[in-house]
Amino acid sequence: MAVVLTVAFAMPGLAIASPFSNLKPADPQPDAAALAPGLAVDYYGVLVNSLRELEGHMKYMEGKAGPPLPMLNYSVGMENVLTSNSDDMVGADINGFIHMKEPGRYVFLVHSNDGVRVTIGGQMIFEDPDVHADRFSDEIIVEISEPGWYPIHVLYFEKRNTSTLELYWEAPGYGDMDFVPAEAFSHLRE
Ligand SMILES: [Ca+2]
Repeated sequence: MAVVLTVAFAMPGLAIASPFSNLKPADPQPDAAALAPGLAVDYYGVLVNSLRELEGHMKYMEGKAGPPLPMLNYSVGMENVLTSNSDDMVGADINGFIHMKEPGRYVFLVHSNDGVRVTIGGQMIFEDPDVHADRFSDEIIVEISEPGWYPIHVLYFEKRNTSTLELYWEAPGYGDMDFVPAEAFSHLRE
């Protein structure tokens, strides 16, 4: 305990983010022929204040499949939310795979308005579950030893006014922090 305190006092103000290192790749890896570009999305027309409320509705509502999301790079002001036909009151259940082509350290940033939860390889790496204005996550550090396709699940909702859903990374083989590119997303063909 004394050692821990010493370290904490020695680095005042330094936020120590512990990396997520238990992400599980898809097993088996999806066959390339079974994959389509982008992430699949099901929409729910609901007025909610939290992901928890959205999940409550999802227990008895059918989602409506929308056009796949090529990337998560939506900062659209008052326009329609993601690929839905609505500019407000949208819940989105987003599923597919993200390709991490090299082992190593990935740094993610999530930008959201309103609530969002990001789960990769079965591990929740970020949640900001309530109504909020555009807000960035802290840096989210992921370490993997096994390259390949990892399942990704993003649960998201937009209540009203402006909406944003963006996912950035700084990844081995990709250079500086930027949107996770379209080539790194896929979903199973229907
Ligand atoms: Ca909003």
